[in-house]
Amino acid sequence: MAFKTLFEELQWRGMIHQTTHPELAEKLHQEKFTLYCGFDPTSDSLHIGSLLPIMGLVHFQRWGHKPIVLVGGGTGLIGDPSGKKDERQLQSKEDIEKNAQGIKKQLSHFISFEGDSPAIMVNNADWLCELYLLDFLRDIGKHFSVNVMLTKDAIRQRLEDREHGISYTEFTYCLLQSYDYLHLCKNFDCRLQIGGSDQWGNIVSGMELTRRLLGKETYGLTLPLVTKADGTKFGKTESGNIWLDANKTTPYRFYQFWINQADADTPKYLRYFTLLSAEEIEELERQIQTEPHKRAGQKALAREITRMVHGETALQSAIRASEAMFGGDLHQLELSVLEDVFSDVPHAEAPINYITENQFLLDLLINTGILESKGEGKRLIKNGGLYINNERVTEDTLRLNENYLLGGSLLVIRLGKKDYRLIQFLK
Ligand code: 485
Repeated sequence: MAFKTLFEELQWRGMIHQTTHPELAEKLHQEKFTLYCGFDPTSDSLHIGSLLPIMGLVHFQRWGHKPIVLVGGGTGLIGDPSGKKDERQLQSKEDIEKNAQGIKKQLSHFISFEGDSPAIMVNNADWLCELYLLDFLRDIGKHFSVNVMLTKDAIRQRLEDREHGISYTEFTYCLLQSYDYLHLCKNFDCRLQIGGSDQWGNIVSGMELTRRLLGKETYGLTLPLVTKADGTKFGKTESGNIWLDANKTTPYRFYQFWINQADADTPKYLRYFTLLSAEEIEELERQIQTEPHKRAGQKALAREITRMVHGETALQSAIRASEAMFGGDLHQLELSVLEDVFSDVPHAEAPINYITENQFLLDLLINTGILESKGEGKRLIKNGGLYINNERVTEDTLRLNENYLLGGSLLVIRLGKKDYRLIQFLK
């Protein structure tokens, strides 16, 4: 099934939550749009919560529309109250500026800034920081009814919750985002804004302002909130957000996050987050149904997204690292990857003399507390249940030497099928 229109594809992928006009589908088919999506630089990296709107922009661009990626260097100084229970802590101008540089770089991996219908990137600090308060209140503020603003979800929730409330600063946020839409419509003929479902109120306010001041009709489209079948929050793990920055979430952890998705969620995520064709995805969906133990869907999901976010080399290294946990070759892995893969495994430390003086493996394992006695070690070896760096130990008289060292300082011990221990040698 090749799709006839962008809208048909977005619908099949489940990526449309709401649109402001029923005729938007037809309009997008007839003309090429300039559209935008905004990202506030509240941290120095995007996390996978932003991935769906990014994929939205990617699809629009593939169908020949022109994306504007807006980095909120100005709005980030204020903080969007949409969907937030608490007033935010203001961040320093330096931090917002630094964060903006970081997320700009990330966004440019996904969207093409050359070729046909090249995207452009803008920073709303360029126009918001120049505004004069009195002009803004007279020219823009007059078009906003406080009465209407008080009925919008983002504000209403904070008014009902008197304990948390909302400051005048955050209350103004919607006017700034609306001003952006006006600015982009005026200067780039931008006529569509997309965002997550929490952005509905801001998008509609901007359309209204643009209609009043420019007499132009603009559109809005929101994408759904990504949910999980078991009701827990998508994109969070015990250790926090899944970031797109390799320094905050390593490619191996990132890959593992996707590999571990439930069967019930994987079809949806394949549609949302990969550019695989409908045929390929439907085939994977069949495989999830008929042979779930093979995890073909999860593997494809993890492969496609990790490649898109971190590139082919990092993907291959993440796959090798994942295989290491299932008995793969450990000598191929770099020290940093080994440390990452085995970071959850119990660690022991030992002096390097065990290696330089060719001591017995069994002595090392007893002295590090991994084994209780020589007898236990001998039994384990006899039953084929002791591994050093994923290779089975066959002699209970095995002596160590430096060829066993991984990354120059580590030894990976496995007891039985899955019980891993890491020994780190200190010089
Ligand atoms: O003109 C604009 C200025 C800023 C923004 C949008 C248009 C950012 C927007 N107010 C916002 O807060 N977005 C969130 C962010 O930046 O983290 C998230 C939304 C999410 C999705 C994503 O950005 O919560 O729904 O739109 C891209």
